Amino acid sequence: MSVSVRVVVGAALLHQGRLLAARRSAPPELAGRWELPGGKVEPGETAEQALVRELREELGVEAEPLERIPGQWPLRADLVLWVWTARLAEGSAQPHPLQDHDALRWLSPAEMADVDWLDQDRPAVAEVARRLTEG
Ligand code: 9L3
Ligand code: MG
Repeated sequence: MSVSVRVVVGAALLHQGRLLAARRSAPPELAGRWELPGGKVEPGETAEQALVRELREELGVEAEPLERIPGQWPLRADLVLWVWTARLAEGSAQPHPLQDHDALRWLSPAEMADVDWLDQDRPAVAEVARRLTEG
């Protein structure tokens, strides 16, 4: 069987020892859940380029991809989530409801479990929390 699986990049955006969590406002079945912001890699883009573009579009910030968190997490039959850590390079993240977010939180390692993460984001969030805690 050969189906084309598209990659969704999620950004573990880091700033001053905290991780950005974004609350989805859409689609209805995901609204209110928290995610690592990002979206689908477009044809002709690398995953890192998509990450930079998505964070610019969704949050109005400039980010620098750092490293991929090992693993990949199926979202649907045709979508898989890859996660990179990224550094906030410029700007102040703001949620844009038209870009599917209605709240943001910068979480310290102790606060990582305080939000209701999307199921598929949880392993990567746990790994980022471990890295932040262990330095
Ligand atoms: N998704 C899951 N976790 C994430 C991201 C960025 C996305 N960290 C899921 C939600 C949608 C699909 O992937 O079902 C496409 O994401 P988007 O393009 O709506 O952000
Ligand atoms: Mg998105």
